[in-house]
Amino acid sequence: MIRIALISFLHNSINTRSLSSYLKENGYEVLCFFCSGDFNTSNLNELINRLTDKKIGFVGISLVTDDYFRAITVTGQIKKKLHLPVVWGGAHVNVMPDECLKHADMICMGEGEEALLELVGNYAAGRTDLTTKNIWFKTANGIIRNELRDLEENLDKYPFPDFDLNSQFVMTDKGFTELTESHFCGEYSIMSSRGCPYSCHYCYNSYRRKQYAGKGKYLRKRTMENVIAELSDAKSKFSDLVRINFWDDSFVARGMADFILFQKLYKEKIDLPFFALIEPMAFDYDKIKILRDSGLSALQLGIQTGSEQINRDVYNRRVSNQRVVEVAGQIREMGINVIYDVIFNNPYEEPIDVAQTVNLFLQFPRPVALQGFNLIFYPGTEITERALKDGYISVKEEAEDYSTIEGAKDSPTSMMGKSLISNRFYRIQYASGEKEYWNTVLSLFAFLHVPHGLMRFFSKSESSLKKFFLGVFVRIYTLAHVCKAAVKKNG
Ligand code: B12
Ligand code: SF4
Repeated sequence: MIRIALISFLHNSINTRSLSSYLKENGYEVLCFFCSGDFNTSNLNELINRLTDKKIGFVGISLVTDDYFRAITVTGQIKKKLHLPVVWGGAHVNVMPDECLKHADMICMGEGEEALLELVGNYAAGRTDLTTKNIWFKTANGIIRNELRDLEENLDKYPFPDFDLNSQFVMTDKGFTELTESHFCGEYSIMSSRGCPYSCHYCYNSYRRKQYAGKGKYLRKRTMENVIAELSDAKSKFSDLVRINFWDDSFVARGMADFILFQKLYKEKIDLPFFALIEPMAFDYDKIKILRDSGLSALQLGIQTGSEQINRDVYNRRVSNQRVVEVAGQIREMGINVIYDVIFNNPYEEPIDVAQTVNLFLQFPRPVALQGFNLIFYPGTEITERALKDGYISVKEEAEDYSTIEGAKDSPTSMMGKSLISNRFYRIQYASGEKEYWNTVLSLFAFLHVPHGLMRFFSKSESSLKKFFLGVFVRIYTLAHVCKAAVKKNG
């Protein structure tokens, strides 16, 4: 029987574990290698030695766009030293299939359970079926692109993700080691659904929804009984669980009856604090209250911008600021910890739009915790297509350049100079310098100790004097942080 290695760049990867379980359920032996961190000669050699020792006959690699470089590195070594067939899957292969096939022998488009099982079955039997649905093959005569199968509606039919740690390894600073419970820090990640009811233009869902048009229901939900059974299983396996993370794109996209059942079962069988991602468009007080009473202790709320026009016309998110403020108030009233996501450096935003975001944040009940991300142009998304047409970005002649944008001029001070605007595949042809003042004021919400009076003062208007004071404040604050960290480090 062929032995399979699945490689992922995330040690708690749900997709790799799900595929592993499915193959195991169908009689295959699977080993998982979780390679978070950077590769070097030593850990790459070790991985190759382990794949050799374990007599691996087939390799699957899961990647998102940010993993592309690492996937190329590891695939190159596997092909050179072991000559094994390698199939790639995950978000990135769907948006850049042809580029991915320069490195992998095959890629899996869309969902992978049935396709991988069929592929592996054929390999094990010494056959190659170039018509396997979802799989694209690189052949001497070019690429064979097979059609997508329909989406599986009954997610309950899949086994729970594989947590047999004896067959799983993780890459650390000291090389590979067997995965242990301690690597999860008491957290368990789960998804109770696949798909999203929305289609925000910066998000992969804006691509995938179109990719799967006509192939069945896009948003599919597991039954609550099935979700609780997985969590009960996890609880019995891991003695130190302290928190459950629901990574559903939109956890509240279910009817009330499901939440009532969830509360009963979760309280009875799991009873641990949990985290979820919630969108303001989907926020429903009654549902969230049930979730709070069940254990919802922390949530991440995507705000993205305080400009209703940008939200509607650029991000395809239909929610008013009035509603967002109401939602923030209700979350505070329920005593749930919340972190608000905001997108920085969107070329479609003017300084006035960022000023509106500052003003929106000033209306939130305190404490306010902001998490800022630079807009990343992920291939395939609506916003990327639009920015290409509008000339804000252009495709690089050399697609495999992984450099990030030079200089700090496009980075909001929020990221303390660490922010990187992804320009792996695109040349960025816009600057954000004119938004620096407002970006900086907005970013102050990321620091819980900064009094809101200060943001209120800076929010009134932009002037050279205020810009100067803001710069001085940020420098002093940053220096204080650095000193505090140094003192802490040196005991
Ligand atoms: C959960 C999640 C996370 C969690 C992961 C937690 C965990 N325990 O897994 C956290 C928060 C850590 C995370 C981090 C990041 N994420 Co994330 N994440 C997701 C999310 C919501 C679900 C992924 C998932 O497990 N889905 C369930 C599985 C079953 O579905 P799947 O991943 O699509 O896998 C199926 C197929 O793709 C295929 N498949 C997948 N891998 C393979 C491999 C082989 C060999 C085969 C044959 C098939 C195959 O089969 C699978 C089963 O059907 C997705 C959005 C989404 N709904 O998919 C974003 C998503 C994958 N993340 C994304 C991003 C950008 C990131 C970050 C880069 C964010 C950041 N800036 O830091 C990091 C990168 C981390 C990394 N290296 O992977 C983007 C990727 C876009 C892109 N073009 O690459 C997505 C699509 C979000 C989005 N809506 O745009 N993420
Ligand atoms: S709600 Fe979230 S997951 Fe859904 S499309 Fe919008 S950004 Fe993507």
